[in-house]
Amino acid sequence: MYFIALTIFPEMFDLFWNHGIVRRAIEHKKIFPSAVNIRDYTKDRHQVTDDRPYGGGSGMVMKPEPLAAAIRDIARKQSGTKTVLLTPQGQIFNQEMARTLALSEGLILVCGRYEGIDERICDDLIHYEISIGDYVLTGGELAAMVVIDAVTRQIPDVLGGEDAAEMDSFSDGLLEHAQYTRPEIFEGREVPQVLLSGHHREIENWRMESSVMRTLLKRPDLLQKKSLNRQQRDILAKWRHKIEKILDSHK
Ligand code: 4FV
Repeated sequence: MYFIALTIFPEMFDLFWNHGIVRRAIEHKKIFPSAVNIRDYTKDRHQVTDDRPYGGGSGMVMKPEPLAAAIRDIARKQSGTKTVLLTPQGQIFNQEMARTLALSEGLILVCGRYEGIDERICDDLIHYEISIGDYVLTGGELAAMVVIDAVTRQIPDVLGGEDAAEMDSFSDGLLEHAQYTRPEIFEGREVPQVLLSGHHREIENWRMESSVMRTLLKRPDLLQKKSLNRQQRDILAKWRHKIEKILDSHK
C-alpha cells in the first residue's frame, strides 16, 4: 500500500518511517510511504504555499495551485490512490475507517498548515476528509501519521502472530481485556490466577469478561451500538444480578 504525505515539513516523517511496526512494514514491502514537499510544486522562486484569506481576517490559507499540481501529479504517477485531507471538518477517524482505508491501493494525505487549505481543493480533489479528534492542531502531519499507523496495522501480515489486529481494542467493538506480564507479583499485587492456569477456555472467558466490563465502565457507548453475543449478554446479566442483590440487601 502506498502512503504519500503532502506537506511543507516532509522531514517530520523521517523518524516515523524508521521505527516499530511501520519500519518493519516498509522492510517487508507491505507499505511504500513517502513525504512530498508541497513547495516542490510552486512556480515562484520563494516557493510560496500560502497567502492572506480573501475577506480579511487573521492567519494564512494554503494556496490552491501548488496543492492541485501536487495531487494531480502524484495521482497520475500512482493509480488507485485516494486523496485524504486531514481536517477538523472531517469524519472522526476510527478502527472501522482504518480497516476500510487499508483496502485501498494507496492514500495521498494532504497535511494542511495555517488556517487550512483553499476550499476549491476540497471540492474537486479530495475523496475523504478525516479528523482525528475535535481539537485544532498546528498542522495535519501528526494526524496523517496517526492514520498511516492505524491503517498499516490493518494490512494483512503486517502484525506478526504475537499481536494480531483481531486482538485489538475495537476489533470486535469492545475495549481490549486487561493485560499482565512478569513478574507474577508486583508491589504486592498478583496477576489473576486464571491467567497462570494454562486453561485456555477459562482464560478466554476471563478475558471476555474483562473486555465487556472495561467497556461497560469506560465506554458504555460502545456497548450500546454493538450487537452482543450470548456470552457477552450473560456476563452483563450476571453483573446486573450481583448489583440487584446488593441493592436488595440495602432496602
Ligand atoms: C486536524 C484534526 C487539525 C487545522 C488547521 C491543521 C489543523 C491546520 N487534522 N484532525 N483535528 N488540522 O486540527 O485532522 O491546517
